[in-house]
Amino acid sequence: ETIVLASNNAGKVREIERLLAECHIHIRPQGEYGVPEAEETGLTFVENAILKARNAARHSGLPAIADDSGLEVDALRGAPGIYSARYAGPGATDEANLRKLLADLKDVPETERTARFQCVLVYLRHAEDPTPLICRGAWEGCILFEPRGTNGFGYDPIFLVPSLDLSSAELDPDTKNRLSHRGQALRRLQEQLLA
Ligand code: ITT
Repeated sequence: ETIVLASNNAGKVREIERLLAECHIHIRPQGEYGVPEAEETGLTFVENAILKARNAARHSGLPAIADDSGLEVDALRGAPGIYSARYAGPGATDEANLRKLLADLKDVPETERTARFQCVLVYLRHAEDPTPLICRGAWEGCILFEPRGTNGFGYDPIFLVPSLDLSSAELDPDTKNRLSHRGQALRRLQEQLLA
């Protein structure tokens, strides 16, 4: 059975397709069904993921998975958090968001640059599903002073994975999926979907 993926973010779509293909779960991006963009009016990752999944399920008539994710920086008391995609303003590019974050942290020393990526995945069997599956993952790291690497998307070039001394954009896709917030959440979702 096909599941619609409620995301317009090409980087996310690539990572999610790669992991779910391994266990033969078939997903199609919502663009293929003409799903209009949902308004992310929630105040938490869970709320926004449910809004996006419900919108996709409603417009496609299919079960839906949504990913709401973001970067929490301790020195900024958790910002940009749920606002990660629009940190530098509405419709901002990944590059603009990353540059704003580096500017905000320019006087913050290395030891105080701790951060984590958060991911919440929601699966709805249909638009009115009263008991969504909700799975999370978190990935601890530090914010670099300069971008490194060209893989991945979003804030990956400035997210240092301390155990490897590599930025997330220096990891190959399989290594990122093995460690990342999204990989963790996806493995938890797989277990529940296949249970
Ligand atoms: P959709 O809602 O269409 O899925 P979006 O980009 O608006 O796309 P979010 O609202 O969940 O998605 O915003 C998440 C932002 O957090 C995303 O734009 C990235 O900048 C950042 N982010 C999340 N996961 C990331 C990852 O694995 N690597 C780098 N940045 C990530």
